[in-house]
Amino acid sequence: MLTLYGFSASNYYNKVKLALMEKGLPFEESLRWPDQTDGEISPLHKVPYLVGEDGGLCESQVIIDYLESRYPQRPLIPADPFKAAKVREVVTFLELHLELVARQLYPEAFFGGKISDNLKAKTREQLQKNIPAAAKLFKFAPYVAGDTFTIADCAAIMHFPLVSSACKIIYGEDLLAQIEGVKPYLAKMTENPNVQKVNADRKVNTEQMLAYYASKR
Ligand SMILES: N[C@@H](CCC(=O)N[C@@H](CS)C(=O)NCC(=O)O)C(=O)O
Repeated sequence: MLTLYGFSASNYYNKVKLALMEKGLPFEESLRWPDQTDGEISPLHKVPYLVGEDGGLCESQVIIDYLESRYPQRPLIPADPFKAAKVREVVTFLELHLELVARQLYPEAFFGGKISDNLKAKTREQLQKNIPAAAKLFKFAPYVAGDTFTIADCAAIMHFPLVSSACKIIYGEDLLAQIEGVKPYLAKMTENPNVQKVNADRKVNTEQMLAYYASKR
């Protein structure tokens, strides 16, 4: 049995959870806040991490690549090497160039902290450059990387709303809205029952997460 560790408010946790669901793999969830994580499996105490019969793994993309090669049923990455690379390219843009940049806003946007005006300005500049660049790779046809649901959708569905909310809260403006396809794409993806389940669990866990982080301050 596969066990996914972490918490359902986490976009990276949900990316792997959605991939497991879309692949039809049986798995259990085990709630872990960062200070309850196993540092032998996740040395930076980040979630998610996965434990299965082969052992433990951290880093969401590594976990998904493992799941794809270990359990080839219902593939979420194309078999063709170039097409697979194009899907991974979209994931890299989503994570490295959008989500990780916007993440610098999260302490103030979501966790009651404060970030400097300088960091806000630098992050905005970076997002203004990266968003139109990433848009060149997004297809929305209807899926983010083309005509098939892939791991890029697991990432996009979970990361887009967070990037949008952080921008709205910090800048009073959703910088991601300049990509016209995002909103209809997310609306379409929400028709998927697995996405609905992940989002419902996320909402319930978000309250718990806020209480957890408040207790750490
Ligand atoms: N690159 C990591 C990012 C995971 C990550 O940032 N997880 C966040 C939750 S969304 C976390 O565990 N934060 C707690 C911490 O860093 O202490 C992955 O893809 O798994």
